[in-house]
Formats: sequence, structure tokens, C-alpha cells
Amino acid sequence: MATVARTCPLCEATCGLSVTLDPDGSVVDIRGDTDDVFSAGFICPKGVALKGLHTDPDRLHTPLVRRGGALVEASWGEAFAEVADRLPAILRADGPDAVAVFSGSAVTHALGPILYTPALIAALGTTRVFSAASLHARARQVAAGLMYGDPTAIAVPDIDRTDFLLMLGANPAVSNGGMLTAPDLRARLRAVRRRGGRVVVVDPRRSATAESADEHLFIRPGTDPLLLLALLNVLVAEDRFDLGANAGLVEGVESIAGLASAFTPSRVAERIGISPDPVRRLARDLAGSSAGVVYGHIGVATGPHATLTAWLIDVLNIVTGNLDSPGGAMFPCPGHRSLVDVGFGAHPLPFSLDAGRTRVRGLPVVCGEYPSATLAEEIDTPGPGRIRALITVGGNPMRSVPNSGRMRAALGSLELMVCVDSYVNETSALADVVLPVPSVLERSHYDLIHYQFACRNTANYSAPALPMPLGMNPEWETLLRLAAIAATGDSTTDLSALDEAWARQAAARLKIDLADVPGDLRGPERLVDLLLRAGPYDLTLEHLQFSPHGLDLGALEPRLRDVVATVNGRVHLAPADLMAAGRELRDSLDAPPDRGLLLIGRRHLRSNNSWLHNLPTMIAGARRCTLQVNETDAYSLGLRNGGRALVTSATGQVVASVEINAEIAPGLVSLPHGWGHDEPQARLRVAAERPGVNANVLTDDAVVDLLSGNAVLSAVPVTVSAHAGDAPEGEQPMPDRRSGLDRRRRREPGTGMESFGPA
Ligand SMILES: Nc1nc2c(c(=O)[nH]1)N[C@H]1C(S)=C(S)[C@@H](COP(=O)(O)OP(=O)(O)OC[C@H]3O[C@@H](n4cnc5c(=O)[nH]c(N)nc54)[C@H](O)[C@@H]3O)O[C@H]1N2
Ligand SMILES: Nc1nc2c(c(=O)[nH]1)N[C@H]1C(S)=C(S)[C@@H](COP(=O)(O)OP(=O)(O)OC[C@H]3O[C@@H](n4cnc5c(=O)[nH]c(N)nc54)[C@H](O)[C@@H]3O)O[C@H]1N2
Ligand code: SF4
Ligand SMILES: [Mo]
Repeated sequence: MATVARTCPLCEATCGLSVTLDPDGSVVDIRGDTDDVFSAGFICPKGVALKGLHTDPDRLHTPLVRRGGALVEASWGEAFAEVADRLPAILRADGPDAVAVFSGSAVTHALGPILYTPALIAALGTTRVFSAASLHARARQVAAGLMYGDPTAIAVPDIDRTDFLLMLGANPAVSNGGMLTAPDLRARLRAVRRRGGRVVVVDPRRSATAESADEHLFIRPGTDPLLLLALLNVLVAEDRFDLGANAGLVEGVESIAGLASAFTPSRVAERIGISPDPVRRLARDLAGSSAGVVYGHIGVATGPHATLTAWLIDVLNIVTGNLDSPGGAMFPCPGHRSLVDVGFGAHPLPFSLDAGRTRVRGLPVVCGEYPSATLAEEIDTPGPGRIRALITVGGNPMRSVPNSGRMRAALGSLELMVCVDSYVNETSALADVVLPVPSVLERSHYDLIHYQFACRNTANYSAPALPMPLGMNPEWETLLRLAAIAATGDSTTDLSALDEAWARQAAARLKIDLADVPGDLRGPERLVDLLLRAGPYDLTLEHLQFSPHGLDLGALEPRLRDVVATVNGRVHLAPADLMAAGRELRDSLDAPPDRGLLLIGRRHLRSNNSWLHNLPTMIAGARRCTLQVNETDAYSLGLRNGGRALVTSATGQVVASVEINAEIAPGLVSLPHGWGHDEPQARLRVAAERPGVNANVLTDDAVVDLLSGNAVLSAVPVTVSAHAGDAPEGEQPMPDRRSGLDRRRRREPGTGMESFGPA
């Protein structure tokens, strides 16, 4: 038996795995790699599940082509010939923008698609590029762009050295961290408390993270910017702004103080559902800590004011002297050069919101991408520039993008759809051609994306644990083949010349001599070697090949001066667009507060957005795709634990199983996303047994965070009523958790949560 060390690519935590293999290549077991320099043996159930993922009988091994209405097995040659028959004609007739590319979250977790999807986009020449970034990260990018001049200037909590963490809309106990790469984040949070620090969680649910924090404040969904402005208001009123070492580098402090003056804790209390006293205390704790940091993710990054929230989080870190300071919010410095430096996802610097507008709605084009919430309208709205063909890579827009009803009709109207994916899921079920990818264990890995958000500077390369099986194609070659078809119309061109040209272009941009790279390197390995050579630590791929458990490149260090890319070299605390949005919020303060029922999401440890539900070990146990509702609301809505509820929004309806839950505040309901495995042509046999419902039937593509175009997936207005019948077959109700209500709920005295019952 052999044991190989490799990095888990399933989430952002980048844990080291120790994979034990039989001589015949079958996986004996997967454990945490205790020698991994970053994760030191931590592993979650998803890492263990890589074994089941590898052997899942529904995972694709052969391309599929639609014949007579059904997807049937085809050779690679036949599949590529099908694309070559149809794609070039569309490009010729309607130009490059008639063909769109959607790259999903799996792209950011795999070297092949990270490095070669851009080659496909370049060959197509299309500007219709969509990705999961506008479903979770775009607001951070726009706020960073406006403040620091560079949308990639993202600061992360220096979690191992902080002594006060205020966390909004994130649940790392389940997600293991988002836009914060920190394996075993739960232990790192425990360590904050052990060394005398405090963790405060702001969340409309008593999440697992909230449960283990020092303090949890329930908040009315979508109102986080009001809380953040109230914190600033207290800091101004008590003269607690202290920019520390950054004082000379920051402009706009007075404007922030002026804006915050209207947002007193008592004025926002009813809207946010938090009384003034805890807000004042929170402001003092943050300002009084020796190293504090504010951090937020999905719950606020997919809210209706996502850019405003991202901005105010950074503003708070700056005015309390915590930006770019140990224990505060710091800019990582990974082992490799940024992909932006080779032109991937680049945005003209200094950043502006004028780099382009979408065809139909005129939303900003950021980092070379259209917002994913505009994908359906760009397909179904007639006129020049309409999308007629779509290539998806590692994504499931039928389950991840708002307004699935419209999306389904739009995808169904396409003249050609090609999906590069490991499954026939709800999206690829609609494709004309499906191209499979190797299993995680059959490909190499280096986390080009998430090391940019890591709480320690780290570099770790994993060679494939298993050889590529006969009949499989490396994903980078598949994407390069599609690029060749787009460029030449021919499906049989020699790819080595194309790969050579792609590497030469990257080397020129990085100012590295391609001759320095070992001559036997090809594909992603050659590009990773180039990016490491051009990086700040003079690493090479060979260094990492000799360090199978990774290289620790040290704690984060201050580097704000290197990061700022504004014209005058200063941090803009009060950019005009954000101030205008802040003033709009101020002007709405006197309008009557909204009391309608709001839908929020949640994640589960044994899931990965819309996938992994096909593995028996991941789906076992109590049903998960439930509509969580508080006891008070359940009573007034006539809902019963284990019964059914009809949930209606502006875009659609679903019938979900009810779970009465004491952890969720009144006035809202929660449904996880990524479910609804009931698409007739999908091939997910295990998932189909417990399909759940698709939350994105209810989210609205017409409502986006206007500054960034990021989708709004939280705080969605809904109505809920009882629906006849019990929970669907096979979905056993959870035990009624009402009995735990008093024990679990430690509500802050005097919060306004009681006022959140539905109108
Ligand atoms: N096991 C597992 N891990 C994952 C994923 C997965 O699907 N499963 N997905 C991965 C991905 S793609 C990402 S981006 C990350 C996301 O990682 P996280 O950001 O940690 O995401 P969630 O676990 O969804 O936590 C979001 C929290 O926000 C709260 N919330 C909702 N609305 C609001 C609001 O208006 N205000 C506030 N303050 N809170 C709100 C929710 O109740 C929830 O507890 O996780 C990654 N890791
Ligand atoms: N309502 C609601 N909607 C949401 C969210 C939410 O919180 N609430 N979260 C949003 C977020 S944060 C995200 S990131 C998006 C995710 O949205 P998507 O990226 O569109 O969806 P995923 O479910 O992550 O799909 C990943 C796909 O990649 C495939 N795959 C796995 N490995 C590989 C590989 O190596 N190569 C290729 N080519 N494919 C592979 C899987 O089979 C799966 O089909 O969803 C968003 N949608
Ligand atoms: S936390 Fe993320 S990276 Fe670590 S084992 Fe689990 S899925 Fe893999
Ligand atoms: Mo995400």
C-alpha cells in the first residue's frame, strides 16, 4: 500500500489529505495529513468523501452527445466533431458575443479550468463571460476597487493573532470559511477565546458558529449596513477613530464621520432588531481591543446592499487602526503571482465602474465579467449581441443563479450548449454535448485562488494520486480543444503548438524566460512553475515537489503600500459611488420599516453547493432541505413540523418540508440552496431519491446589488402558507426542537426581534 499527500480541493480550506492506495489503485482510505504545514491533520467529512466521489457510479467517464432528444455516449472525437459542426457557424453568423462562457465554483478549485478556461474565452473573443464570482464575491471586489484602486485587494482576518472578531453573515463551523482560507477555522476561533479574545457573531440564525461564540446578535436580514453605520456613529460620537499607522495614507475620514452622524443606534434599532446598548458595547469592544477585526461573508455578500456592507466592513477596520496590522485585516502574499498579472480576469487599473455595461440592463462589467444574474436575460432578450450558445465549466447555473424558472426557459432556447462537468446535473441535463473531467485524485493541484485569501502565506503542490484512466481527457486539454475549435473551426488541430503559444504569452506577461522552465513541463504544471518563479519567494514547481506537505511562507505581513493602486496612492475611505449609496440609505431611514417575511439561505457540512448530494454518506441522516421557521411564525402561519409549506416569491413557488426551529429568528424562513434534484434528464440517482426543493426558484434575477451586479440571494421577500399533505416520501421530519427553545435562545435583552412577525 502507498500513501500520498495531497491538498483537498473541495472547499477553500485547502486541507492536507493523506490518501492510502492499494497497489491496484483502489482507495483504501483518506485521512487528514498530520504533516501538512497548514492544516496539521484536520479533515472534514467532505475530504473523507473524496473516496466516494472517486467511485460514484454516476460520475461521467465518457462524453455524451444529444441524439434524437437524449444524451448518449460518444467518443471524444465524435463529441468534439459535434461542437466543430455547430459552434463556428454561430460565431460566423453573429460574432463572438453570441457565445457565452459560465465558469462555476469548481473552476476555482482545479488547475486545468483555472488556467485554460481563459484560453477558451480568448479564442472565442467573447465579452459574455459569467462566473460564480458574481454570486458571492463581486461586492468585495467592487468595494476594494473603489477604495484601494484594485478589485483584487482583499484583506482577510489575521485570525491567529486577533483578540476580537466581529463576524457577520458567515458560518465557518459549517462552511469551513469563505474568502478566508484557514483550515480548521473552528479551532482557530476557539483559540481566539482561549487567549482571552472575543468572538461576536451577527446572524439572523443561531448558527453553529454563533452557538460557540462569546456573543450572538440576531439581525433582521439585509440590514447589516445600518448596524455597521451605527457602530461608526458610536465611534465618532465617542471620539474613538484611531487610524494608527495608516493615518497618512487614508483620505475621506471626515466624510465618513459626516455620513455616520445620522445613524444613531436608537434610530436604526427597530430596523436591525438590535437594541442600542449592545451596539454601543460592540463599538467600544472593537475600538478597545488591541487587535480586532470585522469580517463578513455570504449572508452579507449576497444581500441587497452587498457592496455597501463590504465597504463599511473595511471602513471599520481602517478607522479602528486594524487594517494591515497584525491581528486585524491583512493582505496575504501567496507564493505565486496573481492570475491577473497574466491577464486572467483583469480589470483596468486604477479601478472604475466605467469598464463596460451589460447589453440589456446596463449593469457594470467588472473583472471582465457580466453578472450571472443577467445570464438569462442576455439569452432571452432579442437584439444584436444576444447569446445563442453557452459553454459551462464546473458550474450548475440551473441551481445556483437566481430565478431558475427563467433560466430553464433561456437555456432551453439555446442553439448550442456544451457542459464540461463531472455529472449530468440539472444544467448539463439540458446540454447538447457533455464533456467529463478526471476525478480529483487523477489530477494535480495547487490552490491558485484560495492561497490569495489564506491566513498564513502557504504554497503546496499535489501531483495526481492516481494515473488518468484510459479514455479520459485532462480537463485542460478539453478546454484547449474547445479553444482550437473556436479559433480554427477544426476539431483535430495539434494542441501542443497551442499550449506552447499560451505558455509563451504567460511568460512574456510575467517577464520570465520560458527557457528557464524545465523542458518536460506542459499544461498547468508549466504555468504553475511560471507563476511561482514570478512570485515573491522565488519558488519553483520543483521546490514544491520536494515538499509534499507544503511550504509555510510565514505569517501575514503589512503590505498596504504595495497594494494600493489609486491614482494618488491613497486609500479612498469615501468613494463617491459608495457615499451616494450611503446617503440613499440615510434618506430611507424615516420610511416605515418593512415587516414582511424574508427568505435566507444556509449551508450544511455534508454538501458543496449543488453537488455531493449524490454520495450516500453525504445525504444520510435527517432530511436537510427543509424550510426552517420559528415557532411563533409557524403558529401564526398554521405550519406544522414535518408538514408542508407553500413558499411564494415574486418569481416562483416551491412546496417545502417544514422544520420548526428555535435557532431562527421570527420574521424569516431559511432554505438551503443547491437542491431540487428532480430534473427529469439529470443522472444523479442517489440525489434524486431525496430531491429537496430548489431555493433559486424563489430568488429574483431582477433584484441585484446595483453597484456590483452581484446576485441577491438573501433577504428575499416571500409569503408562506400551509400546504396540504405531509413531507415527501423518504424525507423524515426532524424531531420537534421547540422543547430546546428556552435553553438555546439567549436573546439580548430588549432586542426588537419581537416586532418581526409577518404583517
Ligand atoms: N459544507 C459546505 N461548505 C461550503 C459550501 C457548501 O455548500 N457546503 N460552499 C462554499 C462556498 S461556495 C462559499 S461562498 C462559502 C460560504 O461560506 P459562509 O459565508 O460561511 O456561508 P454560510 O455557511 O452560508 O453562512 C452564511 C450565514 O449568513 C447568515 N445570513 C443570511 N442572511 C444574513 C444577513 O442578512 N445578515 C447577516 N449578518 N447574516 C445573514 C446565514 O444565516 C448563515 O448562517 O462556503 C463554502 N464552503
Ligand atoms: N440561493 C442561493 N444560491 C446560491 C448561493 C446561496 O448561498 N444561496 N451560493 C452561491 C455561491 S457562494 C456559489 S459559489 C454558487 C456556486 O454555483 P455553481 O458553481 O454554479 O454550482 P456548484 O453547485 O458549485 O457546481 C459545481 C459543478 O462543478 C462540477 N465539478 C466538480 N469538480 C469539477 C471539475 O474538476 N471540473 C469541472 N469542470 N467540473 C467539476 C460539479 O459536478 C458541479 O456540477 O452558488 C451560488 N448560489
Ligand atoms: S474543510 Fe474543505 S478542504 Fe478541508 S477536508 Fe473539508 S472540504 Fe476538504
Ligand atoms: Mo461561493
